[in-house]
Amino acid sequence: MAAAEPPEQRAAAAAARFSDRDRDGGVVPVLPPPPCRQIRGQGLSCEYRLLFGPAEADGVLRRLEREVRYLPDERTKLHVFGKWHSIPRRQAVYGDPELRYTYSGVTFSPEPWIPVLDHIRERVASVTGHNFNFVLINRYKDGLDHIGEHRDDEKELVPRSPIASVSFGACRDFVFRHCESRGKNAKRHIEPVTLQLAHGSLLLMKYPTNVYWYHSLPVRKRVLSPRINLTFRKVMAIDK
Ligand SMILES: O=C(O)CCC(=O)C(=O)O
Ligand SMILES: [Mn+2]
Repeated sequence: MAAAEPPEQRAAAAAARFSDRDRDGGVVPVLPPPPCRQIRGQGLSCEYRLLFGPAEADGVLRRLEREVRYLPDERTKLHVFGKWHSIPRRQAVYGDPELRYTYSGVTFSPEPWIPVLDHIRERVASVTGHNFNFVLINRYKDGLDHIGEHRDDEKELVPRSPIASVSFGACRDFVFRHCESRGKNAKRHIEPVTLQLAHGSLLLMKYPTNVYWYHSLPVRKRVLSPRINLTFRKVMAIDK
């Protein structure tokens, strides 16, 4: 029988399997991808995983709270049935400089990337294999802040590209509802799918999820602490 491998040798072999060289030739660990849960339904195709451990997620949340600059309330008001309404959350947009993005009828020019957002964006890319050029950030001060049912189907999005939704802070319910199963005159009965999006988590929404399923973050009165959500998107540069 072969002698058991000493633990240091085992650790070194494992590190070599998951390591790479940085720009100066030093060895940097490349982490094995964290385990992921598949969320599937009729036209629903998502992956959910923890992207940051609790201590790292705490640090990222603190940096987001210090460094993200939110748009003033007047810039994010929505025009519904002839009246302007403040949205029940704060919003910020960051991304590559040439991009423009229209969300709920309002066009945004992104702020340039900042290091904490690059850090999250790089982690998302290393785990998903996708590079994103734009992020919409929503800050919910407590469980009264929310977002209503909608699909992420803006015309500026690269067709069939996934959306990577990263959450920090309070764990909140996130509800998917099939487009044919909404309202009193629903054509079909398809059960909604509710997920709990935890601190440091990544929900990757893949095509065709946003064609068939609406999503929302409902009010949860018992939630007393803030949550920050970042949806990384691939936006097309539109020639003017
Ligand atoms: O906060 C969330 O989890 C969802 C945000 C969202 O749906 C959006 O920004 O389009
Ligand atoms: Mn959305």
